[in-house]
Amino acid sequence: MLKNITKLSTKIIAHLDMDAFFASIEEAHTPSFKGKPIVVGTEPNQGKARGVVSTANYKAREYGIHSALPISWAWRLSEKAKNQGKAPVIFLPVDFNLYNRVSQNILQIIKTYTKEVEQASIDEYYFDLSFAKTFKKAKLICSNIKNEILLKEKITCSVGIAPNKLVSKIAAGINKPNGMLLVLEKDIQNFLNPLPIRELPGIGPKTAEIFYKENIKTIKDLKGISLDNLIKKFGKSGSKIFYKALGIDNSPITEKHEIKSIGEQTTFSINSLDILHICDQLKKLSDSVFANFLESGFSSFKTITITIRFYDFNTKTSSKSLKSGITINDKKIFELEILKLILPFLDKRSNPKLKPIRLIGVRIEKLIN
Ligand code: TTP
Ligand code: MG
Repeated sequence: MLKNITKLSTKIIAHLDMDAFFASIEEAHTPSFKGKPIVVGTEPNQGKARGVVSTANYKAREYGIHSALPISWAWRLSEKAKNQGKAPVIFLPVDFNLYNRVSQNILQIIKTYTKEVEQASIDEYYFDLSFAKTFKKAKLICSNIKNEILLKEKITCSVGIAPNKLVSKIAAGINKPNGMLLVLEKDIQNFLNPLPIRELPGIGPKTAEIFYKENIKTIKDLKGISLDNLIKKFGKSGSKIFYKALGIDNSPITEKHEIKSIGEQTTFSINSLDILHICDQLKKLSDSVFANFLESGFSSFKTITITIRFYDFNTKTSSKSLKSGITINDKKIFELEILKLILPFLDKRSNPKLKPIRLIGVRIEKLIN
């Protein structure tokens, strides 16, 4: 059975992931930023703000700054670097519309090389190069794509080329930034074996912790666990982990979902359960998400999800799916639905201890053309 599955992979799949995407775009658009440490995210307000870093360019990563780090920490790391005589970080707000435009330009560039392209996130694309017949030719096509993106958008990316999506994605992350890595079918096991288990998509920090307790650290270690045992421990996802560890993945390139979701979140400057304050923040978020939806070119969406993070970082989400969908003319319905989702968290229905809230987020999913 396993042998058969392995033999099915005769495809050549590439995965392209832009390097430090938001920050690279800012660097490309303002020549004076070139070579300087850049962080895109919440405005740090002299280190007093409570949001997070969206991304840091590789220069700023040398200071220890990375995505999702509290912006106040990033500020402190920048101050520390400044005191050591290094360049201070340039902090910039998120310009989602600009990044979305560049993301679409890159999609168009890739589409001139191959018809089968899947946009997996704002800066990640899978594409099928099986028509090239050999990995050598596929590599040349990827070099041309990299060069064209650099020429037109002045930013770099990293590419992984492999017989399936899973291995191509892992390969793209290995030689970042500006990397390219090819993994042939015969080399998949040797490539995967020494990698830390966190490299496998789907193994997040919580799952990894469970494995670390059993001294399972690398993908090779993971392969020592039987399918039955993994299913016993993790149910359906245990079976997924088993096949991923072997580098087996037959998932197709799906062209449809160019954008999976549009969302935004905000961290309050003070934890709050004040209904007026929260509704005011919610209105700003819903305005912004709806504006991005209008700009995206989609005609409707079906699902709305809100995120609530309490002062103790406990995080809850709540969703509503509308069969008929919300169209570009339904902003009022959108606002009403969000309000209905959040209200239970402002009283004891979904917040029995009346914990103050530190962050709220709004996301729309199932976008339809
Ligand atoms: P990533 O591809 O994860 O990161 P990156 O492109 O900045 O850097 P890398 O070179 O490691 O690929 O994410 C793409 C963009 O998505 C990133 O530029 C900013 C945004 N993003 C967030 O807003 N928050 C996050 O926590 C992450 C991980 C990304
Ligand atoms: Mg990236």
